[in-house]
This record gives sequence, structure tokens and C-alpha cells, in this order.
Amino acid sequence: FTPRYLADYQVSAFTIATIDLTFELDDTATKVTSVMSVKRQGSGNKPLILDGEHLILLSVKVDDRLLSANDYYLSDTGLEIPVQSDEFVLTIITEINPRDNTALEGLFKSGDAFCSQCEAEGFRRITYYLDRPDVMAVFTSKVIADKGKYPYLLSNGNKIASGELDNGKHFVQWHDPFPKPCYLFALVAGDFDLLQDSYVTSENREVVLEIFVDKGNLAKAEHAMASLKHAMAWDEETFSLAYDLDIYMIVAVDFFNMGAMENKGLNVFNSKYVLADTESATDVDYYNIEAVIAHEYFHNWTGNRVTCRDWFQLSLKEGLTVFRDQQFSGDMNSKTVSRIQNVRILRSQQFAEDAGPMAHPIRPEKVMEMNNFYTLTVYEKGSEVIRMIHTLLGAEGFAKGMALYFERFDGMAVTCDDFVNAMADASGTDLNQFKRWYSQSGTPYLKVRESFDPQTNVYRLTISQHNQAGDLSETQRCLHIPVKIELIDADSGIGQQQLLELTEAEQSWSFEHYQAKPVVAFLEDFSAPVKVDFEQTDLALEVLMLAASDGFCRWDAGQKLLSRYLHKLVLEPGYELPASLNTIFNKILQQDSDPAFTAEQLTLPAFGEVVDQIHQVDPLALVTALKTLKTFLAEGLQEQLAACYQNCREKTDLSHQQAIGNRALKNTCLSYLAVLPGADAMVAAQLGNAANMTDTLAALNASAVNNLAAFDRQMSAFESKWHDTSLVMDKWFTINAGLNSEDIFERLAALLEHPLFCIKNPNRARALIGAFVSANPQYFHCQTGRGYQFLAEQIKRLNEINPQVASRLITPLIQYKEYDLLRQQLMLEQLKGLRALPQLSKDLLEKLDATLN
Ligand code: B3K
Ligand code: ZN
Repeated sequence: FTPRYLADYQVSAFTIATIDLTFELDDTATKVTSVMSVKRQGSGNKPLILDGEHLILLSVKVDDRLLSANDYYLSDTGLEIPVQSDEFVLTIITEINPRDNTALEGLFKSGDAFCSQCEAEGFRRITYYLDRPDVMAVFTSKVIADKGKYPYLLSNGNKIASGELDNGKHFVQWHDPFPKPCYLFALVAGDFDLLQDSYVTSENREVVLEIFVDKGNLAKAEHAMASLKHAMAWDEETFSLAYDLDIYMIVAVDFFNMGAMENKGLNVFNSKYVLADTESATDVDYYNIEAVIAHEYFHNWTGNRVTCRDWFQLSLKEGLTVFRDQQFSGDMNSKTVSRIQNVRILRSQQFAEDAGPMAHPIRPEKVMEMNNFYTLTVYEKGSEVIRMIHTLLGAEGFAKGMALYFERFDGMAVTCDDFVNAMADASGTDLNQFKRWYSQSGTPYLKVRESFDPQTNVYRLTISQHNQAGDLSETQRCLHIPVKIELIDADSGIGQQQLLELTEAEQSWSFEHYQAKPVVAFLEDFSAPVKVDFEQTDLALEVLMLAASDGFCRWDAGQKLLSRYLHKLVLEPGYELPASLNTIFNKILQQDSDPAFTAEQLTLPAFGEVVDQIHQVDPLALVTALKTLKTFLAEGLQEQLAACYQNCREKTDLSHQQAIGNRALKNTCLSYLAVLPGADAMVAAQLGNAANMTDTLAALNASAVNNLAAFDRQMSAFESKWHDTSLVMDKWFTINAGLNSEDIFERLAALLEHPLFCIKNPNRARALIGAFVSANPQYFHCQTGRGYQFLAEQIKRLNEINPQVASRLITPLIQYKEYDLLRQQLMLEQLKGLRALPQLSKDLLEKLDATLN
């Protein structure tokens, strides 16, 4: 295994203009015939080197000449053909085994259906090909299979032929007129229920919309369909981007490594991001479905019409598409609450990634296994970088930049620089310094100092920028950082908003005519993905919590206050919390604002967020601190929380959106009240009366986290009810994994043996193993090291079954330096054990070497 470098990029020696594929589907021996028109690019007589893995080569023909084994070199990773001609037709027949493909890359079986996943480099598991995004071909695909078992045979583009064949087989042939890289190829064959609808685009194209789901799930596809139509309309309104084929298909499958895949005209989705009804899905599920459906749809322009030149440019399509889906979600739901969710993910996960051994710029420079770079950094920080461009240029300038980007690059495979240049040129903004965001890793932090001169009435704000290493060195140069602020006049409460552009190591700004020192709402809307070191008093934070114009800043001030006290609890033994905290949060509870927002204000910072803030934290001290703070607030505000809970329960006649916010607030109150003695009845009552999955899960979760006496009984009732609904059983496994009980390891062992546990299903594996690791810090980090050992054992199993899933689960272990020395040593022990495995996958090897070397 050798790494590849961005700096080594070279144009492909050959290109492929058309590829005509024929699949004769079979569980263990699918035959793939590929006929390609190949053309040399540039001069010289380089051999044709095709990528290919896990393939059985049956035959190769160049034009009409059948090659013999002496005519080419075959290896585990590809096929080298020393051809002389500059233009020829290449015919390759391979055989593959979808049934045994547990890595779920290439062509595999998901339950009874065949389905494919080619991004990043999965197409090479289907046939020998130039598996790189800058080779774009027109695909025609013919799929042949048994008609009874596989009535639907799908691929990209438009259906051009179909018919009956001998032995009960049939075929369908598809043609995609848009040249595309092979990572966007897709094939699905199966027996589904089909939800059909249509949409007329702004260009008057009538598009057939089809969602394929497992039999019996038709009603659960309605929300996905509505979301798709909203996304189509939003992209027309916001960026004048309309859909370009006559059909748009989505297939939901149960076995899928990630959320979904944007294959041209044929998205393949993890069923988790399609299926929902109020009985079986939570409000968060609904929100996520809308977001992922939109994300994949938006890729049709940002990803498919304009794609990446090479995989180092992944953020070109992912950062931009995440930004687009975040904007969409903000418009469809509460903007502020959506933004808060984005920031929570950054702070609790992306910051840690950016400080750990796998830290990389949003445009990585060195990659061994591309699948390891579908990261929070490329996606979420990548989106923040696009958002900063949006902030600097304004919505209008940004829209102009998008228009120029498509004007210049439609149908091409391009780079992140191409995108930024289009933005700069269209708006007349200099973004040269800004481009450093693409090549620097690590979370920058800003130090903020303020001074006020009552003589001159001048308020002065000084900001300096730093990186993890400390000062700005040659390689870590100053970034161009948009800082949105509001200065709030302490007396009148009137605010003045400003966009500051920090470009130097340190800069100051002066503001005149202040009678008294104003309070600053810093980094409105989280205008840059940075940490902020700004000493504001509790009083100032309280002002911000109630008076800042920007909702994000109101929320953030509260989080800062809570973090401050969590730090004290962790670092100062015996620390006692001040009663003033209750007073402040009582005001929050009493305020008349959006209940969904109030719920966010009442939610404590996540474990991962605080881990990131305290050097080498003792994780159990943090678990205790979080419990102490929660109990303190619950005790101090018991009456008010109970009243609020009751009030929310009694509210009827709410709009759909209002009901969601109301549930969020109610269940936040519940999570506080459930820590107090005697919560059992309340939790049981909510469980008994719950009319939807959001309320049910909130109750069960309270039962698990507080280890209530009825937990086992409640969970078996839930299991009996939902036994046959796979996505709900994932939730059941997740709640079990979060149980706060000393016998958790015996329980985990039993859950691994549960008849419905299946480690080959990524959703199920994550629901149990991933949930334990992220939602049960008390036992994951227990000082015997048993939690780490449990995780390492499962990673070891997954290494052979599904390297991508294994590689994602290893994250908390490679970030071992975040914790105290005892944990570091215990985690290292497990990491070394994994490194010694005989058949280590490239995915894990890359991460382990980055960590241990
Ligand atoms: N582009 C896919 C992700 C592919 C992941 C490959 N390991 C989904 C998305 O980001 O839309
Ligand atoms: Zn994406």
C-alpha cells in the first residue's frame, strides 16, 4: 500500500468516450461485458493501465483481436495492456461475486436486491477501467436477470430498451447522455414497491420521480418524495439550477456504508434516509431525510454536472453540497436551530479530527485509502469554508459566482481553485489569501481583547489569530477570516452589526461614541470555523443570552457559560455551582421564544465538545461534571421544568413545525427531570401515552441513561412491537448500548448474540457498537480499559468484513491524546494490537500508521 500525492497529479494517458456495459446478474458469478471506445491523450506510447480489484478476468479484446495472457500484465490491482494504437475499441469480460462482497463496494447484494456503490473507487470492483473522476464517458448499460426475482432492473439515465429472454429472464437497457466519471455509475436490480410522482421544472421539463422501497413500505416514502420536490424547487429559486433528465430515481436499501449516493439519475440510499412515518421515525429522522434527499439532489449540479478533477478535490463537491443542503434545511426549518446543529457537529467532532493524527486540510495532499477522506473536515469544515465565501461576497455575489462556475465548467472535472477563482472573478473580490483555507489543517483560534476609554468614548477590539502549534509560522500562515459581530449598547440594548475581515496576525478596530463599554456578540452565525478565546464575564454572557440579535450568539453565550462551569467541576475538586446559574436558566425557561430554540439553550454542551476544550481530560471526571451540572439545574428549576413539561404536553392545535419544537422542549425538560429521584412514573407515563417515535425514544433514553427500574420491561415491550421493523430495531440496539449499568459489558456480549444483530449490516453495527462508543462515555472510558477492548474486538471482526465501517469506528481510539495518561496508555494498547493484525485493511492501516508512527 503506497500513498498518493496531490502534487503528483497527471492527466490520464488515455480517455474513454463511451462504455457499453452488459450485466448478466448472478449471486456468485455475475458476468460483466464492457465495450469501450478508448483514445490516447497526448503523445508517447504509454501502456494502457486499467484499475481492477477482486475481479476474474475472462477475456480481453483490442478491436477484433482477442488477447492472450502474454499480451498483458495482470495484477491484484489492475490490468496493463501495452497498446500501440491511439484509438481502439476495448472489450473486456469479467466475473464478479456480489454475494460475498461484504465490503459493500462495487456490486453487492443488499438483502435480496443487487445494488452498487462506486464512489470513490468501487467501479474497479466491477470491471477493469480508468477509475478516476477526470475520465468521463457516456454510459450505456444493459442489465439481464431473472424476471420473477428482479422485476426492476435500473441504471443511470433513460430506459432505451427492454424485453423478455429465455429461461424466465428479462433485460432492460439504459442510456445516460451526460458523460460521467465511473464513480457515478449505478445498477440496482430487485423487487420493490414504487412510489411515483412528477415534477415540472422551471424549464418546463416534465420529470418522472420514482422512489423504490422494500415491499410494504410505500407509505413511508412520502416524506422523501415531498422533500425531493422541495429541493428541486429550492435549487431553481436559489441558484436557477433545474434538473436535466426526464427521470429521477431513488432506491432505498438496508445494507449501505454511508447515507446515500448521488449516482446520475439513480440515487442509492441507505433506507434510514428515506423511510419514515410518525409511528416509527423521530423528528430528527424526518429532518435528516429531508437534508440527505436534498444533498444528493443538489449533487446533480455540484458534483455531477461539474465534478472533481481528482479525489484530493473532494471538497469541491462535498463542501459545496453540504453548504447547499445546510442553507436549504435552514430555509425549510428554523434557521437558527439548524445552524446550532451544524456548529455542534463541528465542535464535538470535526475539531477533534482536525487536532488528531488524521488531521488534513479540506483539500488533502496525501491519501492512501480515499474512503478515509470522506471526513467531517472535507464535508463540514469544507462547507464552513464555502459559507465564509458566501459571507464575504454576500448572497448576490455568491450567486453570481455560482453562475460563472457553471458557465465555465459545465461538463468538466475541475479543482477547488477553479471554484474559488470563479467566485473571485464574478464578484471582483480578491480571494487569494482566502485560498489558504484549502491547504491548512487545524482549527485556528482567535484571541480577542477589548478596551474602553470613558474619556474618548472609544471602544477598541483587538483580534489575533493562532493555530494549534501556537504562533503563526511560515507554513501556517494568516488566514482571511470573516468575523461578524454586534456591539450591544449596555443601556439601550441597541446593537450595531459589523463584518470584520481579519487578514493579519493581529488587527484592531475602534468604535466611537459609546457612553459605556458595549457588550460584544462575537462571531455571529458562527461566521468562521474557529475557536474563540474571549474572556467575557458571566454578566456579559447573560446579556448576550437574552439580548443578542443573532440567535446563534444567544445560544453560544449560554453554552460558554455552561462550559465554564463544567471546566470548574472537572478541574477543581469540590467546586460548588453558584445559584446564579439557576436564575439565568430560569429566565431562559420563562422567555417567550421558539420552543425548539429554548430546547437548544437548555441543552448542555456535548461530552465531545468539552473533551475538546480541556487538555488531557479525565473522561470520568467529565461524565461526573455533566451529571452534577444537570442535577444542579434539575433540582434548582424542578418546578419550572415540570410546569414547562406539563405545558408542552397540554398544547394541541399546533402546526407541524410548532409541534416539533414543542416536542423538543418537552423532551429536554424530561431529560432534566428524569435525573431526579422518583422519575420512574413520569417516564412510564410518557412511554404509555406516546403517540410518536420522538416521545417514545425520549422516554426510553431517559430510562436508559438513568438506569430506571422498568428499563428491561420497557425495552422488551418495545422489542415485541418493533421486532420486524429494521430501522426501529436499530434504535432499540442504540438505546441498549447507552444503558448506564454496571453489567453493560455482559449486556453488550448478549446483544452481539441477539438473533437480530448482524455485524454485516452497517446500520446495525453502528447502532450497537458505534452507539456504545459515543453515547456511553462512562463505560466506554471505564478505567479497566474494557470499553476500549470491546471496541477493538469489534474492529478486528469488521476489518475482514467491511473495512470502511471498521475504519470509521476506530476514530475515538486514534484520538487518544485528548484524554488523560491512563486512557492514553489503555487506548494505545488496543491500537498496537490492531496494528499487529495479519490481514490489516488499507483503511485501518493508514489510520493506525498515522497514529502510531
Ligand atoms: N458522495 C457520497 C459519499 C461516498 C462515500 C464513499 N466512501 C455521498 C455524498 O456525500 O453525497
Ligand atoms: Zn455529498
